[in-house]
Amino acid sequence: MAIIAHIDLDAFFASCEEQRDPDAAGQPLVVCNYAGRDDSGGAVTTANYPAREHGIQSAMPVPEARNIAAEADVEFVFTEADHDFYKAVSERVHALVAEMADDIERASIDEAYADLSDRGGYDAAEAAMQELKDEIKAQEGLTASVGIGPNRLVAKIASDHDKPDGLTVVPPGEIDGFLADLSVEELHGVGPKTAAELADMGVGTVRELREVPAQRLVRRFGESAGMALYEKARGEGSTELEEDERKQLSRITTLDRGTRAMRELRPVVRDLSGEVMDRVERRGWRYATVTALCITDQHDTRSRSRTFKAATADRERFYRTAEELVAAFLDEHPDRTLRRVGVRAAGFDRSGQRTLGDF
Ligand code: TTP
Ligand code: MG
Repeated sequence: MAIIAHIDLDAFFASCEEQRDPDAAGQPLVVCNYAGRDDSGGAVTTANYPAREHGIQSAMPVPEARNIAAEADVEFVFTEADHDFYKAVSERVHALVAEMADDIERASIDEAYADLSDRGGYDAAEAAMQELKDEIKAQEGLTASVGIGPNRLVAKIASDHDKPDGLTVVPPGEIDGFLADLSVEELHGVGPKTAAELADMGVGTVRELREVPAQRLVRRFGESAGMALYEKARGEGSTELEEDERKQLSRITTLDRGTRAMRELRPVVRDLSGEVMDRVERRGWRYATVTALCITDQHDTRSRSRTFKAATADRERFYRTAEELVAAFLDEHPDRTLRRVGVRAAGFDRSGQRTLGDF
């Protein structure tokens, strides 16, 4: 059974600006794409949550947002979007997501899907996503909202359910209850036009949508859109993530406590190595490069790598190399303890690659 997560950063551009200018945090903040010669035209890209309370939202014309701000009894900050800055933050966050999951799909600058099926259950998937949220907060100062469910549709709706800083888990047995009271517009992919037509049919909530027979939806919306509505109402959706050309496979974990004792680190490195090797094997690949990722108590990430002359599938060799690399790092840094540790395989020989159908 698939377990899919959807991760979406909260008020992304605005949160980036708050990181850069802590004085702005807490104040209503509006990030704009200005048009023309001055900053009176253009559109709002996003606003932080305090500004949203006043009704400011994405895509609103700047003059309208300025009017709202002028009439409010608090001071607003307006700032121009700095897309290069957001892109750099986005890259780093997507890299953190990639460390947590096998298969990921970048859905936009601030959202990603992750396949957590191999975690073996919803509790483990939830723990992994809490760890990811904590890490995004620690590294970038940003909050993310995460939804977990059996497919993309449910995960996406769940991530939106408890924004900001949410973590909503909807296992298969809870889908019906979770969706029932939502308005049809909250079903991802149902736009205002479809919602208006449904309202015409007396359908406002997902519960009401479920009562409409498939044939009636097909008659009204056509075969494909009608069936899509029928399935969405029941929380059915795809589990496929867009193929991502992996150049490396890694897994990192947070240690129970900071340590530099190999006696404690060895079993952790062995477990992580086993997980990464499972993933390499599943794809039918061989690896040439082993990397140990050492994140110290001072939050800096150091990596040490070794590359073999020929790619190999040897699990034991991967583990032993990773362990040696961690030990070597600690030898070189006698004053550091590790807070997180990880391993990474790279330099893949894909000649034995299995096709998708073999998975
Ligand atoms: P969203 O994830 O839709 O919005 P958000 O992250 O600002 O807020 P939320 O907490 O609801 O997720 O979009 C991500 C970024 O994309 C957003 O910060 C700014 C940009 N964006 C635009 O430039 N124009 C738009 O119309 C929208 C919707 C987003
Ligand atoms: Mg967002």
